[in-house]
Amino acid sequence: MSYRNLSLSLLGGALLALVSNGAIAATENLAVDNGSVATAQNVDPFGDQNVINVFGFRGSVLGGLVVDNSDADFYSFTVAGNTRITLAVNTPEGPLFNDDPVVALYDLGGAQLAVDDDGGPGFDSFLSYDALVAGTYVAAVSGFADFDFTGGGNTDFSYQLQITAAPVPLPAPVVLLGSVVALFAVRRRHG
Ligand SMILES: [Ca+2]
Ligand SMILES: [Ca+2]
Ligand SMILES: [Ca+2]
Repeated sequence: MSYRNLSLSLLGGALLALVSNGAIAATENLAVDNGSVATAQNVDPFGDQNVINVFGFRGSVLGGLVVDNSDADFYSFTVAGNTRITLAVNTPEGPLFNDDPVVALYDLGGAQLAVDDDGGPGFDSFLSYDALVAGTYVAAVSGFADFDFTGGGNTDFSYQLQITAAPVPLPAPVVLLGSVVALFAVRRRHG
């Protein structure tokens, strides 16, 4: 793993930054330990598309000068209340190269709110979580089978973590109630 993976990751980052105008692109800071909720790398703010693309990796590069093997990577970001957060981890090389990420969402107190292994294409990860309370949340990326995100797992890879924030859709009964109220208002105006 290494030179090739890192350059793939950086190239991917550059390409994505070009095509997704308005989305924020961030890169894992490998000089700082981001291995826990408390030491998460902050990647705020969201761009005008409410998307943050983070490029990171697990592995060794530059002859072992940079080592982030079997480590969990934590990234913090802030959302408004009633926000649907999605976390997607994409690996450029995929299952053929044993790229098998896992992803989780934590609150600042360290509680795991959601976790996923293979919800995306191949062995890639995807999860969705409705954050009712405004505040700072933390996304974590690790390798299968590090489901408590303390490090370990048997797979290293470069990855793109895409964090999105969108309003939680209204449940059907509320939408229906809204239509009834609107209809009533129209009828009153005409009556
Ligand atoms: Ca890392
Ligand atoms: Ca790390
Ligand atoms: Ca997986």
